[in-house]
Formats: sequence, C-alpha cells, structure tokens
Amino acid sequence: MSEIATSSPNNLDAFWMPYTANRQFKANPRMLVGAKGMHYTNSEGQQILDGTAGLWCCNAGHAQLRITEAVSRQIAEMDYAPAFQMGHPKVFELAARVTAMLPNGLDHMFFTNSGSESVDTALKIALAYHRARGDGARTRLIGRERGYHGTGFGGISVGGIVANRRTFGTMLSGVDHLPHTHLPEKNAYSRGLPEHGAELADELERMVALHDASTIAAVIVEPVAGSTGVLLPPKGYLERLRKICDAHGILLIFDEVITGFGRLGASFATEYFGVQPDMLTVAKGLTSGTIPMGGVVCSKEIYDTFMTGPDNMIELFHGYTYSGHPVAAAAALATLDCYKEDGLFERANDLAPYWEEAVHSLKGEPHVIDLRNLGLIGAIELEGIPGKPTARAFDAFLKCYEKGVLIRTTGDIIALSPPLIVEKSHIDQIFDTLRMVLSEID
Ligand code: PXG
Repeated sequence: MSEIATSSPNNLDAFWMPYTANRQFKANPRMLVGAKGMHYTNSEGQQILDGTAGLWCCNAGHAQLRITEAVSRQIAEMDYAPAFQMGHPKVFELAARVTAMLPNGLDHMFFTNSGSESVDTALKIALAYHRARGDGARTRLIGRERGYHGTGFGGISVGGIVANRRTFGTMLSGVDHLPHTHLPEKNAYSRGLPEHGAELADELERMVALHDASTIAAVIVEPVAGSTGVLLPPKGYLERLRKICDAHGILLIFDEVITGFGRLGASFATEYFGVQPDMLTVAKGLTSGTIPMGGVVCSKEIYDTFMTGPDNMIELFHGYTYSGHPVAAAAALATLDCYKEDGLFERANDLAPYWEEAVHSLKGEPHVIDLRNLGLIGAIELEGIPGKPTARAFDAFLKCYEKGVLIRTTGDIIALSPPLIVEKSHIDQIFDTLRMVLSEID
C-alpha cells in the first residue's frame, strides 16, 4: 500500500462532513483507505469487516474486478456524453436490463445520480402525470412517519424523520403522512414480517375522506423502512395500500433505494412481496456503490401518458447533467453481471435463515429490547440511556469498530446489511463481536 494511502491527513477542518458529528469525529477520526471483498482497511492497517455494505450499497462486495475494469475501460473510451438530446448505447442497455428484472408493466427508466434525486424525480413525475391526464388538481403527496426518502426538499417533505425536517422551513405544501408501523408492544422479536399492523394502511382511507381522492397524487413508502432503524411492513400491509391506491386513482411509489438489488433475497421488494407499485426508485445497489447513480422505474401507463403531443416537444422538463452517465452506466452493467453470474440474490435468499438465527441469538443480551430481520437486513434495538438518546448505540458502534466490525446505528438501533457475498463465518464474526460489545457497554 502506498505511503500516501496509509498516512493520516493532518487538516480535517475544511471538509464539512455529511450526517456526522463533525467535531467529535475530527477529534478522533476513523479513516478508511482500502476495500476488498468483505473488508475495509483503515489508516492503521486494521481489517474492518463490512457489516453494512458501506451505506447499504456495496451489495456485490468491494473492488469486484469486473466492475473496476468496466469503469476503467469506459472512462478511457468515453468519459462523458451529453445527457440531453444525445444518447450513448450503455444507458439504453442498462434501462432495458433493469426493467427486464422487474414485473411486466414496469417498463421505463429515468436516470439520476442518487436516491434523493430519484425520489424528487418520482414525485415530479407523479404530479406531471396527473396533469398530463387532465387531472391536475391531484397535487397532494403522502409519505409516512419515520420514512426516509433522502435529503432533497421533496424527500424531506414526504419523509417522516423529525431531525431531517424541523430545521428546514416549511418544505413542500400539501403533504400528509401515514402513521409508521412500529408496534413493539405487539410485534417485538418477530422473525421476518410482523403479524400485527396491516390495518394501519387503512389510515390512507381516512386521508382520502379528509382531503378527497381528487386532490391526492401519490403515496410513497419504503417497502422496508431502512434508515429509521429497520421497520418491516406488517403482513398484508403493502397489499392493502395497493388496494386503496387503486380504488382512488392514487399512484403508489415504492422507494427501493435500500431494498432494490438483492437486499431481501429477491431482485426487488416488489418481487419479494408480490405487490406492484406504479413507480419505484433505486440507487445504491444499482452500481454496488461504486459510481453514484440512481433511477426511477415507472409503469408503461405513466410513460405512455407523456408520449402524446407533438413529436418535437420535450415531454418531461426534468433531468440532470449526469443522468445516465456513461461511467456509471458501465459500472451498473458490470454490477448486474456480478449479481447474475455469481447468483448473489439467490445467495442472499439462501443465507437469510442463517442470518435470522444469528440476529435472534442476541435475545436476552444486555440492553436488547427488540430484534428484527428480513433477507440480509438485521436490526438490534437497544434501550436508550435515559436522557442520552443515541449514546448507547453509538458506543456499541465505536467498540465494534475497535474490534474490526463496521456496523451502523440510527438512534438506539443497530442496523446491519452486509454485502451479499457475506460468508457464514463473517456472520458469526459480526454477531460474536456484537455479543461481546453488548456485555461491555454501559
Ligand atoms: N431513499 C431511501 C429509502 C434511502 O434509504 C435515500 C432515498 C437517499 O439516497 P441518497 O443516495 O440520496 O443518499 C436513501 C438513503 C443509513 C443510511 O445508515 C441510509 C441512507 C443513506 C445513508 C445512510 O440508514 N439511505
């Protein structure tokens, strides 16, 4: 490893870090300098087992040769092509390949650079779709409490995590929120989907009664809520949402930024749950985190609605300089090859029972008040220290890192989402480390 790669930078001041306690971090930094397979290497030369696939994104594992080579080839061959009124072959191929992985009817894909942009794009398409149909009074958007849909103004408006919202003004108007589905008194320690809470979808009927369906454009939910600390949909909940949306002409958007590309042991949550949205958003696993890229897949009905009017008119006044960037498209195509050639979604599905046992083996350990799992997602909810929310889980995070395992925390919940190449021995290491750490922390 080069000297530059391993030496610590000595001026940490200029970089304003995202979603980070800057002063705390800079006083005691944790620097990653390399990544391969299931492991990071830090600036001390320590191997860190990746229990979180970066930030839920490196599903194919780190530094997959097929991806790194495809990216190198593409950047040398054509670094960039204008995204508007010009095309390049790889992005068309990518849209065709992603839509081929989805149920019939989800046939068209718009490209973005992140999950946040995907969400804003989907919300804009929903509004413009109703208007194109002559139903332009449908402007209301409905999200859900504790939802996370990125950090754009659209995403925080429909999102439901208070810290992401309260300091940013009034956001979009005309937004309402369904109740979240966390019912620990009934569902704690459920394995897989919880039994109770499908009726919470009926709150959408109350919103229809309050606002009238003719004012509602779309409902957006994460099929499995990730960032808030892994909240699984109660059995039957998503089906019920779909039914109510259908009854009232409301579009249903699944935010699959976390659930897309194998996380549940199926290609997408729509396949896993057998519930089909009108649009779904992706990012993260699309390129296995290697190059920023996101997208919105929409139904044929939505796309066709825009493809009217004169041929020479732009149908949707929306897009990004880097929509369908050739290097990102090359990374995504190579990532899809890895998923397919290595059977990574099937692998995640095969490992899910072992993972579930490992998650639930923590029952009874100190501080644990709930355990949740689905596919290769796990959550360990800890009892917070009174008056010091988040402190206990963050301490667990630091101690796991010291012991060579990267976990992620949100509030007092530990969230786990390893790359899909994870081996049983890695799963054992993650949970043995957690068991040790839970007994060490206050
Ligand atoms: N939608 C969902 C469902 C997400 O989980 C986004 C949108 C936004 O994506 P971008 O690419 O704009 O960040 C996300 C992002 C965590 C964590 O630790 C989760 C996300 C990002 C960073 C950390 O839970 N999700």
